[in-house]
Order: sequence, then C-alpha cells, then structure tokens
Amino acid sequence: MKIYKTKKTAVIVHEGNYYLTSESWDSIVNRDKLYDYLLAETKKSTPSDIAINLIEKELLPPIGSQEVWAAGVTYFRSKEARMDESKDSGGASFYDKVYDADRPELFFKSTAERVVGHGGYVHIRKDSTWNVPEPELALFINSNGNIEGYTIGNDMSSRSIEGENMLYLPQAKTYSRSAALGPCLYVPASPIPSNTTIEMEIIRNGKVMYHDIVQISQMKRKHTELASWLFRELDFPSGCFLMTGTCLVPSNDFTLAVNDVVNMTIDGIGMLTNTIDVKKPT
Ligand code: DO4
Ligand code: MG
Repeated sequence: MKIYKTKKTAVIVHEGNYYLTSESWDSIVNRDKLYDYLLAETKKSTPSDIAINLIEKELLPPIGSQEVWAAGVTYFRSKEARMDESKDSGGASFYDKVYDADRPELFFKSTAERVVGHGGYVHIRKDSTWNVPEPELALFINSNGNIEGYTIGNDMSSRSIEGENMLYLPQAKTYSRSAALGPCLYVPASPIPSNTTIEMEIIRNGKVMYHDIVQISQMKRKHTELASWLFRELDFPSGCFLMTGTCLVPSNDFTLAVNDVVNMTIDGIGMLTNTIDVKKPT
C-alpha cells in the first residue's frame, strides 16, 4: 500500500488502483494500524482515474507538519568514512565510539517546509567544497512512537564542513533543501524485510558517476531501537520522519556538481529523483 501527497489531496495506491482521499495528510497518517485504516478506505471508495494525473503532475513530498530527524553512523561504511574525513580535526574517535555505544547518534534534519520531493532540486552549500547525497530508508513514526510507514530520504551533506569540526554538524546537515523525501509513503502490512535494498546512482551529463546497492540488513541498529531513543524525551504530536543512516558513500575524490541527477531506489517504495542546485548567496 502506498500513499502519495499531491497539491489537491492524498492518493492511496493499492493493487494497481488509485483512490482519492478527503482528509488532511496529518490526520490520515498519524494513527496506529495505518495499513488497516488505508485498506478499509480503499474498500469503501471507488478507484479514480484523476488520481493518476494528480500523482504525475502535482506530486508533493509525503510530509505534513512533521519534523525530519536523522540517525548517523548506523552502518560500518559510514563510520569508516566519517573517521577518515575527520582524522585531521581529531574527531575520528567519536565516530568509532558512537558506532559501538548504546545511545545512537540522532540529529535534527529538517522542518517540513524545507523538504524537497521527488523531481525537486536539492541544494549544495556555497561555502562547502565536498558534498554528497546520502540515500537512507526513512521511517514514518506516529505520535505513539510506532513505525507505520517508510519513504526514501536524501540526507544531503557537506563532508568538508562536517570534517572540519564535529561541532559544525548542524551546518553540514541542516540548511534549506538539504533533505528530500519521497516519492510516497509506503505502508506495508508488516515491517519492511531485512533483505530490502537501497540503491543510488549519480548521473552527470548522461554519464553514471556513481552506482552502488546495499541491503538494509547491514545496518547495526534496529529500526525500533532508533525510534525508541528518539521518542525518549521528545513529543511528536503528528508523528515524525527518521532517516536511518547511510551505507552508500562515494569515494573521497567525488563531490556533487550543479545539475547532477541523483536517483535513489528502495524496494517496495520506488525511486526518489533529485537534481542538484546551488543556493545563491544573499
Ligand atoms: O555524524 C555524521 C552523520 C552521519 C550520517 O548522516 C549517516 O551516517 O548517515
Ligand atoms: Mg546520513
């Protein structure tokens, strides 16, 4: 079961049929047993052809008023990359420690207004020299702390700023259009399987500059573990999104360029495509 947010309404897609909905995004998604609710909605409505057009022409990121949070250093590859980029600034051992610690690295990523959807432009900072996209499985966690759905997250990151000093992490990670989500909220009947793959390709002038694929089974931590740490001392009245970390890191000589196209694919969810833009200095 998938649910797409469009300018006019949310659209449920189930078994090849499209259903229009009338409630607001937040009130549709923020509930326990979301799959059962959406299934019941499809049973009582008639499939609609207009809905297909809405998804093609008026798609928005699958987010209402939720905040976007992110987990870091949840895969061995991410730990290695951060240790390497921060070795001169003395930050390397902190990544090593957090990888093995009980408490995960969790950081605030984006407000909903700053999030880009499928087909949109994500930014690289003008004051950054080393930039990468990070393809991540993003959890939708409802206000009761239950994982009810999944989407694809692009955790755009400045490796030069992050590597210069760990205390610059918020600037490396959080800026306008540094987060993309989409194309839909995927709501399966049971939790996403561990053999689910995350794939990323980066295309420059029609040429594939990077391509790799990984299974989420390589992640060190459980999704429920990350969700419960996030909800320890924070309330999310409409739920929230939590990106679960990256395992796909291009080699150190790669940095994004304007007009690069980034395709991220996760089994069951689909593909999130973004183009790189630069925010003009003000
Ligand atoms: O600590 C830096 C951020 C790590 C991160 O974003 C990731 O592992 O995905
Ligand atoms: Mg990340």
